[in-house]
Amino acid sequence: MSAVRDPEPRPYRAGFGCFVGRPNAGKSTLTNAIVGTKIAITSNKPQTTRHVIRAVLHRPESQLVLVDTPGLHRPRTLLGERLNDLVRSTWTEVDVIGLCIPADEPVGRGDRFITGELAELKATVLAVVTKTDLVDKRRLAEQLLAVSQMGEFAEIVPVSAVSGHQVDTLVDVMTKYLPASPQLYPDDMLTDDPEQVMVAELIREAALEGVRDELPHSIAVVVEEMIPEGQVMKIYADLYVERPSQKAIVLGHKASRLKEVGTNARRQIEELLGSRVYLDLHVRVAKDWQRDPRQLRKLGF
Ligand SMILES: Nc1nc2c(ncn2[C@@H]2O[C@H](COP(=O)(O)OP(=O)(O)OP(=O)(O)O)[C@@H](O)[C@H]2O)c(=O)[nH]1
Ligand SMILES: [Mg+2]
Repeated sequence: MSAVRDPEPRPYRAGFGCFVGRPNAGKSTLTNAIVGTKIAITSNKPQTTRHVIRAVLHRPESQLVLVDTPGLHRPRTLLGERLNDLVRSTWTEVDVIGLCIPADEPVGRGDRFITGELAELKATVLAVVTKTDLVDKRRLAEQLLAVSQMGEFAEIVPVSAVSGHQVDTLVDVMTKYLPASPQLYPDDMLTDDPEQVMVAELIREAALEGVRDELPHSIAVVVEEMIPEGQVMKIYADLYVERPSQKAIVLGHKASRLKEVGTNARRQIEELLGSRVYLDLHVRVAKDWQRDPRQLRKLGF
């Protein structure tokens, strides 16, 4: 057997890709599935992601930097406007964009609107039909057709972040549209998110579990201090809500809910940091912070 030599070795490719789409489309779950590590928090509540997260996928011949952004939506608060601005500014900085449309929900006005906006950009635009594990073959075929009729996409890729179906294919497709470029991030770097931000996010994810209505949107978390003490990391964090009535809900009867949130978050943080954690969690009211520019700045937006 003789080895076949590649006459022209393929160039190393590196660049940025991002997922966009309405809230809850599965963007963050897909980002985590692609890099194989939990970098972005996820939940079944819309508008979970609130900042731009970069996750780096290293391969021998390429580096794909995935930028996970908040879901694009009709803003009702100053926070909402800020989040949409973040999304749109990301679009101008990436090489390839995956518009995520869930397989189990009809294509809607919002998807069409985003498709129109994406057409103006220089980036290659793909359609990604997410959550394929939730539908049967016939429904999936119908959805692929509906998506293809919505606009011009370089490719349409169905994928399931939960079953892993087609995740590698999606990476191959995205990589194809990256420019030839030297490596952008060091080999061992998975994200450029500061640890403190990731810890705050894990606390917020735990706090989102089981709350309803407007409360998920009203929750913000700030990690004030992380102090290593021997084998233990001591973490002091504040959980903000917008009204005293919400504080009561988050605390629960005799602070039982907060305790549960703390325990769940601590487990996740210990996994992230690889050390034992002591978590000191306080609930505070920052009145209507989503609409108040000064409070927003304080909370990091
Ligand atoms: N069955 C199934 N559920 C999924 C899949 N991907 C995401 N989900 C679920 O869909 C919900 C939303 O997922 P996220 O990844 O948080 O969605 P997102 O698009 O990042 O949402 P925002 O940050 O709010 O814009 C979560 O409950 C996920 O578990 C999938 O491939 N299959
Ligand atoms: Mg998200």
